[in-house]
Amino acid sequence: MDFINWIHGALVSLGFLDKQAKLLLLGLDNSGKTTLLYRLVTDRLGALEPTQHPTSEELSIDNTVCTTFDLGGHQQARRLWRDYTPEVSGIIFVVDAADPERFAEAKAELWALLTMDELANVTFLVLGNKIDHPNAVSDVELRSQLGLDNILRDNVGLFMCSVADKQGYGEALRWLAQCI
Ligand SMILES: Nc1nc2c(ncn2[C@@H]2O[C@H](COP(=O)(O)OP(=O)(O)O)[C@@H](O)[C@H]2O)c(=O)[nH]1
Ligand SMILES: [Mg+2]
Repeated sequence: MDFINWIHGALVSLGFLDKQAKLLLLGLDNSGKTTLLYRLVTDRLGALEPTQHPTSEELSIDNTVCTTFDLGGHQQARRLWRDYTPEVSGIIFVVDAADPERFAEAKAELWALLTMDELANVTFLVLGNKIDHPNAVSDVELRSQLGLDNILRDNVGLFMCSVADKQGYGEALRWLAQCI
């Protein structure tokens, strides 16, 4: 299914385009956020290229603004996204499922967000990206590594995908739209 037509349709049907919907694409550097953002551009004819900043990019589709931030060691970026949290509709947290050496770092960043009171009611879509890669771990393994095994919140979902191969994220985004 065409990603952006799908999310656009979902947002329309949910009445989101009357408002200002804001989706944050967060995660460590190299997890696949920019690739996902460019996928939104190339899947939709005529969309503008994302605005680029050193650790952040922004793309507007109608009234929906998608903003990426690289987390991890960037206090600057952290301050930036904190400014966004009051209006956030959903957070897409991208993890490189093929880079086990950085699972602990990704877990720390994810849980820093999950434990913020301001974000308690925000839906988190955790995307285990790069399942096309031979080193990619299973969803069971990634869930365990990220400490999501026994999470009691139903507004946190983990889905595996390959942005490069255009697989997995359609279902994931459908879930996100149902939640927000
Ligand atoms: N194998 C594989 N590589 C990917 C996938 N998505 C992104 N990448 C690669 O991962 C690297 C980092 O991606 P990028 O989007 O720049 O990550 P960002 O730092 O989170 O914005 C790039 O070399 C991408 O081509 C994927 O689904 N599979
Ligand atoms: Mg990037």
